Amino acid sequence: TPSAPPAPTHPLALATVTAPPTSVDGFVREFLRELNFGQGVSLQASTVNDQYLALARTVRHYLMARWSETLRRQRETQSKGVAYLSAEYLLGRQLGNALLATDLTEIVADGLSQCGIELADLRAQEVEPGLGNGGLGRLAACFIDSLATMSVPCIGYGIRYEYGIFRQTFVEGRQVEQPDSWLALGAPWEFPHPENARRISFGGSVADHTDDDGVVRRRWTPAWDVNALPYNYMVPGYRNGRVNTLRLWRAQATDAFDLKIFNSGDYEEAVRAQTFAENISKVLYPEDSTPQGKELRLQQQYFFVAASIGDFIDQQLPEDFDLAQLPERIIFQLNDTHPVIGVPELMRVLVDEKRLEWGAAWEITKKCFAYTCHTLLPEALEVWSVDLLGRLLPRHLEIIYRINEEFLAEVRERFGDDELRIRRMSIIAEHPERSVRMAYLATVAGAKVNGVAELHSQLLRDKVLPDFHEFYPGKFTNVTNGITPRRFVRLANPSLSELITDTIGVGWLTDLERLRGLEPFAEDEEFRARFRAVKAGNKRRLDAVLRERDGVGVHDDHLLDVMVKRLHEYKRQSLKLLHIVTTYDKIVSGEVDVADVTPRTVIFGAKAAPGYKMAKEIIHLINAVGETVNNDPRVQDRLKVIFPPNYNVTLAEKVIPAADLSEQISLAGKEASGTGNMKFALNGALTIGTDDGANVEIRQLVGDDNFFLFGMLEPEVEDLQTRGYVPSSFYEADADLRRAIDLIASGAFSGGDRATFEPVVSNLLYEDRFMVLADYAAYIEAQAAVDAAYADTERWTRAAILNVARSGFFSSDRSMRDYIDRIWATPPSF
Ligand code: NTF
Repeated sequence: TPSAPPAPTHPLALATVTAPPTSVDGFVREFLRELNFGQGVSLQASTVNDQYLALARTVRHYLMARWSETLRRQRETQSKGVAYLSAEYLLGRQLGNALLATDLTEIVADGLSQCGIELADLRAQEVEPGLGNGGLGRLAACFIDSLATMSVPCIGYGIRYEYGIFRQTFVEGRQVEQPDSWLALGAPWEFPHPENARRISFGGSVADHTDDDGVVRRRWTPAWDVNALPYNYMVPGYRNGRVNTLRLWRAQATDAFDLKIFNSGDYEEAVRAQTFAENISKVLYPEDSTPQGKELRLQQQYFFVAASIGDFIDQQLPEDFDLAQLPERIIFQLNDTHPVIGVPELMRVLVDEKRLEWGAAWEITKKCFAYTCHTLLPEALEVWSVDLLGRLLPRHLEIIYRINEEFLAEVRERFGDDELRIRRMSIIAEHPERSVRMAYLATVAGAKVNGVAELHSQLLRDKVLPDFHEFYPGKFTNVTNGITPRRFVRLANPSLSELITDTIGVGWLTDLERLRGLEPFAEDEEFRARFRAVKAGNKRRLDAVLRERDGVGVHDDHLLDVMVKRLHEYKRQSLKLLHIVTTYDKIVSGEVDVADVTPRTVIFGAKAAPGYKMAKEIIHLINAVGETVNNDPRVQDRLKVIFPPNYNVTLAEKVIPAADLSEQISLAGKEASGTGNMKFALNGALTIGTDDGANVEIRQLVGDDNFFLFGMLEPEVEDLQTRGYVPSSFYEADADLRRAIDLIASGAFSGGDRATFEPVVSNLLYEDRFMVLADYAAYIEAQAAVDAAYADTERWTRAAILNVARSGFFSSDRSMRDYIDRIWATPPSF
């Protein structure tokens, strides 16, 4: 074989990439160069978008040296890393985080102001990549931030959706979805690498084939394929010189595909085929926690997982790598069931392509995957019909059947011919149609299975996968979720961050347990005053943001009561709504003197899946109640309901630091963890919440006195379910509840029209799957306790400070340490 040509060289070329000088002048020079030669405009003629794009690329230059050094060392050391497989990454804006990581904020602000530009205006220009629905996608973003900050090798793999989560607007109070064209004004953070495209195949058939080594193997002859183009994004660690990689795949039609059709002269058909292929990465499915089982979604899942596994094996490993060592080099973490098709894919690669024996391949595969479950709702556990899976991925279906056969043989060996058990545990379900249970496949293949909060992990073992827990007791573990304090404290709440650093010094941002040092200051009157000033400042900041954005403001002397999360019946936005209606009803009926009502502003933020009718009705009702309450002079502005449309990470960063009260009111046993709950506590809001998800751990840590607990416990929910839940009996027994529901039913919020909200009312009265009415009385009582506590300003501030001081556990750095210790065994690298 001819030897490779020598690498290009030149006396002026430096051996490694170097960063521009870290000085105001150095920055300005680099920025102007990007403006002139990257954007092709003079400073004088540049638009805000030109300036933003040039700034983003300039900041990239400062990260580039760290990135190439990280990649070089990883190639050299080949140390074990994580491949995080996730269909969603809800990243939020990149600029602020990149500036924070490189410690360039001041230099950049100075340099820009010398050019007559405000950094804040350029920040505001960035459109956040909304490549996720809610908690699951945001968790992935927090985790990759923490891994980079902790110097752990990680590649995040996912999909570069052309359209992320829809932009929500309201028309007459109803949700209307608009496409999120986040790429329209330019994508300065991404690095396309078309030369590393991979071909991903679908469909066709499988048959026996005698290979050149004389061995008969199964051979898949696919019917069609697409190209997967990688786009790389930097994931900078916080001031540690490390930059990990996020690699998102975009679908593109393959040439061969086009050519064949072009040769036949059918131009229109060729273009249609191209559109068909590129649909795969066109749009994020907007369902949160409720998969729809659509064919295109399975295509998306296989597309990104096959591209990622192939990329890892072919591009990240040395050429002579012994695949038996794969588990020493990588762990593929499955973010819920969305990437689970990766299990049969790795088997296919090892057996069909790399020609390993089935048994050897299975030994490797079992050690290379771990599975995180993020839900308890049975309807959220993904299942694919055998018919669909077999049509789209015939070889993978065969592999799944064989995995199942061998697994069930092991079960039989342990438990005998317990047919009921076999049927319960089979990866293949027979009813209502024959289908593949992806959570079971992940559990059988995964080295570890974890839930996302203590309660969730326990319910996962006891209720969702009890047979599997009995069969593999050591496999199950918990890792409680966390959030990155870089984005959600330091960037979102600069004034609190400054107060913290003033009080306990630096270091807490990467060692969040140090916040404990704030505890004694809860007793310090002067500190409490400063803490309150921070909160008040954040309320004014939010007021300005909302006035500019939506033309509504928040009073800074109101208790700011916030419920922001996806709209889902199990999260119970309607319970919050019933509290508002009850307060309103008591004011207008004269039962309470309006002067005695604690002034409150309630903020909702929530997107409903476009096809989720009841969720959309609830959105309409929230807006209608807000309209009525806000404009009723009898309320005298003491109760306000605002619902800014299009809640996203950018808005969260403004809302959460301003909040006094955090609403975490899901029916016990339904919210796997929640992560918003953690963000609020860390920013000094008190929680009103049920004994659910990570609320349980928040309450244990912050203390009962600093948390408003209410509602049934999970076993009580189960019990009521078994006894037979009759929501109308709660309606009949509780006069306040009756009045609130009757008021809605009467048309008071719909111009007298009783039909408008009839579906919501009858759903509550006759179905109420998530027992809103059963928890109503307890919730109203807990809200009264909130009012009483808020009246004592010093007591409230003390409790808020203790929430901050005791929430260090919820750093995603701690979550990552737990994953490393319990699941990954990937020590920090360099
Ligand atoms: C969500 N799950 C859960 O509903 C949240 O409680 C949890 O905080 C996040 O995951 C992150 O773990 C899902 O979105 C899904 F898809 F799994 F249902």
